[in-house]
Amino acid sequence: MSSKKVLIASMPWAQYYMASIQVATLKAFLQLNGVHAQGAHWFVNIAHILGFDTYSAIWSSDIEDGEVLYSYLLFPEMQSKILEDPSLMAKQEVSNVEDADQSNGKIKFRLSEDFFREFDQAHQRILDQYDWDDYVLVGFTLNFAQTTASLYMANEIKKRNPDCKIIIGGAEATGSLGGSLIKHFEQLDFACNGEGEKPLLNLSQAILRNASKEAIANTPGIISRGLDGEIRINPPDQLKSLGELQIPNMDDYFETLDQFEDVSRRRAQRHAHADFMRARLHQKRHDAIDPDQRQHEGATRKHNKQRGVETRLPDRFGNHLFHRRDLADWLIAIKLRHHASDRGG
Ligand code: B12
Repeated sequence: MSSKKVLIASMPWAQYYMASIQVATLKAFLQLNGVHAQGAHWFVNIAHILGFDTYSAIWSSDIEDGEVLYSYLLFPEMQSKILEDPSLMAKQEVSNVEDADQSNGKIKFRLSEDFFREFDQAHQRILDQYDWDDYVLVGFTLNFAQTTASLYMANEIKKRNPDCKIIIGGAEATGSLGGSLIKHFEQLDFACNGEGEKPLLNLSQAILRNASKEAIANTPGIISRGLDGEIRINPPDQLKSLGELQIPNMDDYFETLDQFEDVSRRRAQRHAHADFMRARLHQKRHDAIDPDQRQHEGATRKHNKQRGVETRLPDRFGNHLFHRRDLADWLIAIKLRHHASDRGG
């Protein structure tokens, strides 16, 4: 197996209490076929940095709120407009987390320059944990409201290793939508048209063996940009049977959560960081149960019965226990200890 690696990442605003099934299935399939693949649930890191309640409130209020945060980092020319946007200002005045249900789920934002500086630095610290010379390809899964976050992170990875190729895939990156994104954002090299297993495997293997640009552009299911800027969309390349799939590999999701248990043990540092971020957002502490949490759990149970997902409302001052059964019907308990130290417990 080559020492060069492929990373598949999921960015905010995916729900922090679930692993990304996209990352987990694609990673498992690449690994089965001999590619050194890793997953990155960076949305969990960011949720931890912002505070899990704040994170939930952002993604579930107006999806645009989440996109705005990354738009500020992605489009420097838009920064002053974003800071002065009257609609965002209005949300700051009329809303807060405590009465998020009455105020249509809006959260109290204070989008200051200081907040964005710290938000940016938090991402740089995540990226600092990797040796980017080892990575030949990074994939981002774009399902819902993950576009600006992924474009921003792709940009930052390119700054660290311009040779590392970037591919996007998922519901918001397939077909002509993916073509349009790679046409307008030069930090993107490829998009995936439809199911990702075979196209991502073939692309990874082609890049790892230094195949020609033309051979890479011929890869079925891959959307690419020609030298003339023309977008080429190859037809999807699907597995013949779901039986070819591995059991999804969610290890890195659980490893990310384990990091936070370590952090919660080092209470002093964690406190300092969480308080700083909270101060930047000017968000008050609150003890009310997040109404959005109930909604997600209802939606999850309703739409996802076949996967047997079960959740339990968190004890706001103690540990969270979320239970899910995976395909093999195993029961896994995840412990989130974030609230205890956030509230001085
Ligand atoms: C299950 C599901 C949910 C679950 C998610 C559970 C979970 N997190 O695992 C729940 C109920 C929570 C949910 C919530 C929502 N969902 Co939903 N959901 C789905 C559903 C039915 C299946 C998604 C899935 O798990 N597929 C299985 C995976 C393995 O397949 P996949 O995502 O297609 O990924 C494959 C390819 O796309 C590709 N791929 C994906 N990523 C990448 C990355 C790379 C690098 C590559 C190469 C390839 C690649 O390869 C993968 C494997 O073949 C889809 C509809 C559908 N049939 O796809 C809607 C869908 C994704 N949801 C949608 C929406 C709108 C929502 C909500 C906004 C609803 C709401 N109003 O609250 C929220 C958003 C939550 C959030 N913050 O992300 C839309 C998204 C529309 C869009 N982006 O344009 C979809 C497409 C439904 C629709 N047609 O409207 N959802």
